[in-house]
Amino acid sequence: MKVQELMATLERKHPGQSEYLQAVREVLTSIEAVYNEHPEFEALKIAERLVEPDRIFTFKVPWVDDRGQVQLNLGYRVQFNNAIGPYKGGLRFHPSVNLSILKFLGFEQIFKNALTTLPMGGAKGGSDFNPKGKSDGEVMRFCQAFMTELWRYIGPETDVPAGDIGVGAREVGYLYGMYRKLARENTGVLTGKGMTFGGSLIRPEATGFGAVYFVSQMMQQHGDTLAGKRVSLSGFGNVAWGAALKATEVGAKVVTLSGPDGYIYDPDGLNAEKIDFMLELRASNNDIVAPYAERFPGSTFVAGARPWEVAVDVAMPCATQNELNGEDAARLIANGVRYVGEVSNMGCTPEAIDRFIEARIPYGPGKAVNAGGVAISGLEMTQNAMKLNWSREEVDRRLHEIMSSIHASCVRYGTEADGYVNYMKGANIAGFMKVARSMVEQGIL
Ligand code: 2IT
Repeated sequence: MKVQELMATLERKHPGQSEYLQAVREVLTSIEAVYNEHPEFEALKIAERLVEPDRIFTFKVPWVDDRGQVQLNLGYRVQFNNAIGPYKGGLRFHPSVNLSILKFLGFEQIFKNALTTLPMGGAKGGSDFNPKGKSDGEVMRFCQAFMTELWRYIGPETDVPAGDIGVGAREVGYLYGMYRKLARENTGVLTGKGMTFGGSLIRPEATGFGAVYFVSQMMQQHGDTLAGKRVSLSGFGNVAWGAALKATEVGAKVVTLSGPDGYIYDPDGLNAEKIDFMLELRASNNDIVAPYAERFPGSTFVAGARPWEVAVDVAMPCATQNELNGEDAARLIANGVRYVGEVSNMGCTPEAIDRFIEARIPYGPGKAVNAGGVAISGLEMTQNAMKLNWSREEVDRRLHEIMSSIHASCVRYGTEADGYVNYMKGANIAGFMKVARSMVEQGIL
């Protein structure tokens, strides 16, 4: 396999799908050398088969808003690869959603899910619907209309959706309700469900908790610890919230968070009261952060900027793809950053990653760092299949084990000659090898 040739073909076939092409290029570049040591991969065209989704469903979603007006959105499900388990991955509701973004997310999900050690394939879906500013009734009607189309393509052993940006407990509840009504079965086909109908404890916090466990392991690997360190987070959705809770609990000082309006710098660090304030702000269907600075003197709001200009020990992007670019990385490095844990999917641009790796700064890629979310989704599936619920302690213990196992895989496959752990390379190779072996053994499909 030659990355340049394969990429040239993909660019011709899928012009303009920049996020998808970016995600594929990163993985192929990481695995090229290992891949070419395995003639059976080349003979079976594993790379060519892996980079194209198995199938994509697109559908229209008409619904009626509170004023009685008909609204129309687009819905998608990308079923990317199910070699090691049922298709699994979130649904994103955001105005930016398009096929390029869902294909990049579905592709990343294959390797992430493989890393969790659980049997889950890769998928992603969503809509260009924007839940921000919509009433509960509007969100419910949209979710019901969306599921009216999607339900035929999913099932507990075929494809198990969950949340992502814009899809939280409320949306999963409405989506699951409609699925249950149409399919007439309670098989728990979505994950991230409420606790009264099959949800798992710790699922809401899992992505952020897992990310902090992973970053702690990265630091431990380098004889270091999170306690007392300054950490910058971006965003303040479900993921950043979980990360802020756990990082604060282990004694780190979380000094930033952000929204579409700008970022907050709080030199004293977040605490329980401040986190609760942000939760209330978010519950009012708002993702702006400026009111934090009015409420907590000593903190400042910086309009229209991202938190990467603040000097920290650990940077953890938690918002969305390509939110940290080459210039941001250079700034972080100049300001003394020592670890980067990417929590958002593809949060760093290729230029940013290159800079971190060149500077020999341990950089954990999203597919490893944020895998705790889908891992607990996998445990939710297990609990649903067994028709029982595990305790908080049990789920948290398993989350710890899974994150440690992912960290160990990254070290095993990513340690370079000078001892630097290239976590991106390690995660990509470890995830790829599992899926590739399973494809080889199951024949040409
Ligand atoms: O990006 C992700 O891993 C998720 N949005 C969670 C997917 C899942 O199925 O829990």
